[in-house]
Amino acid sequence: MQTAIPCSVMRGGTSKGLYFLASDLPADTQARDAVLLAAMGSPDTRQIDGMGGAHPLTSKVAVLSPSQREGIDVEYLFLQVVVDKAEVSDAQNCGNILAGVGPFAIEAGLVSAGDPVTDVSIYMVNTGATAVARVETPGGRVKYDGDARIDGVPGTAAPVPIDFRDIAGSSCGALLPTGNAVDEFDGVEVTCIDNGMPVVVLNAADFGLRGDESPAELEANDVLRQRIESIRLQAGSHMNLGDVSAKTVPKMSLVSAAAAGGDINTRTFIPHRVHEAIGVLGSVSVATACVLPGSVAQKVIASRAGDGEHRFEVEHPTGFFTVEMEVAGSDAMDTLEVRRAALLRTARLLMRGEVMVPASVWERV
Ligand code: NQM
Repeated sequence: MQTAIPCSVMRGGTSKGLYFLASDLPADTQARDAVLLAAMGSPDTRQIDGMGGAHPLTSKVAVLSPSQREGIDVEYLFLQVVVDKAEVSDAQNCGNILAGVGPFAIEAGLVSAGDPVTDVSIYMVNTGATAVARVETPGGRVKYDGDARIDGVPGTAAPVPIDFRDIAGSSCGALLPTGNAVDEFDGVEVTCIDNGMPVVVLNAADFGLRGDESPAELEANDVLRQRIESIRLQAGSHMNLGDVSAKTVPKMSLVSAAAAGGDINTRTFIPHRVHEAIGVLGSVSVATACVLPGSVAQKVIASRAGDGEHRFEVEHPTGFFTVEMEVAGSDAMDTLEVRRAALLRTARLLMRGEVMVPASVWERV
């Protein structure tokens, strides 16, 4: 016997996941997590008995509910279902899966569509920050096709521009959670920063890397992985994240000089696999490090941007990620403020229906 749970599968940016209404899942966290593990087929490196795609970027869940908050349409809880462990984590946010939240909220009837666009204001439960996503809805229906192209996704689709508010210190309590622009762990200089996502910025050259290695090459380098993890565990506790050994944050971004006409080049451990691109909020944190006086990122960028509106082109293994930011107080570390961060994603509804979980899992709920 199996239990059927209403669910949609969506691509959000360069990630893919299951989208649920909170009212369709158990209210109890442990019971909910058991259902999500079964739905994804975790723990199993291939996730063969579930919907997961055997990679952290395709083992993600969005849980949506209506919001009672002033000026907010919908609440979005992001859950990372760990591929090879029986773990579900709410310790991070996900800006890619966020791109599918507006369309799903409209499709699910949580938000009524305007014409020709609908602005969906989203409270991000994981971090308490808000985002506004603009969804194309000509004639009151979500439009998925269009001309927008994002690197890491083949073809084009309708644009979903997203504006972020109040994301500094989202998980760590401060933009610079250690109070410094640079810290040293295991003799390596790093910048610990949280502008939407806790990220440790490292200079690829300090690890004997060029910076343009492929994710597979980096993942195959055991010595590198151990060095990065050792720094991550130390940085995590200094970033007010506690013991991060079983957490998916902080992310570890190796930076180097731009190689393809962008502003900075990145390779990001998320934290044990290497991202095929870069996370949305992860790239906002890296771009912010680029305007932080004295940061590790500033040492590799060609020219330092000051106050005002900027477009940062963050290079990653499959192209560029463009972040628009309005910066103030960039002369000093303690006055730096990112007033606005905006970026472009696309999303697509891939399937809607019911995900089946063994009745034995649901009966334990
Ligand atoms: O940083 C992957 C992704 C992400 C997170 C990760 C993300 C973000 O690309 O906002 O989008 O860093 O685990 O989906």
